[in-house]
Amino acid sequence: MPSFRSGVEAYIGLGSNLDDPVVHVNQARLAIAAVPGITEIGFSPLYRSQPVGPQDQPDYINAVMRISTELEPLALLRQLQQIENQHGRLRLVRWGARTLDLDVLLYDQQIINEPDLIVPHPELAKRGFVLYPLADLAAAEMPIPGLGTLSQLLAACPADGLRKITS
Ligand code: PH2
Ligand code: MG
Ligand code: MG
Repeated sequence: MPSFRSGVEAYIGLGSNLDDPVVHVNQARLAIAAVPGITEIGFSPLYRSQPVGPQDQPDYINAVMRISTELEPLALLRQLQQIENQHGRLRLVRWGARTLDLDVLLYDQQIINEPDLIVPHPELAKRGFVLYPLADLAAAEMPIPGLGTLSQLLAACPADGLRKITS
């Protein structure tokens, strides 16, 4: 019997570079999957990446999670912010070090321009630490609304300093 799945697909970017980043990312994955109205569909390998932005901060651990969700975009964002806060996230420096960063990368092929939420994530096309884990989960031909296909974005984005962590 085919399984029934309601809701839309979305992709969440996870990042951490303080305390024990691998633990933060793995715990965040569990916390996201535990939110009512969210079902995990896939989780990329973890990647170690050099910091984009200020260089006087540790390397990041990054990953991407594919979910099905019944939550509207802003409700999803609020849930992710709650999880960030539970991980001691402080918003101090733009692009500075953080215990946990959870970004809505894509939401059901929608283009969203709200004061609190821009989707696709505005930096997505420039960031190897987002595009490469995304490619572990999604078809190369997946359209990124307004930007082209995933494979087109990958071709224009070097994987500089990005290393898959074997576990
Ligand atoms: N997040 C930032 C700033 N710079 N660099 C890497 N490598 N990975 C990140 O997740 C990251 C970053 C702010 O969101
Ligand atoms: Mg971010
Ligand atoms: Mg963020």
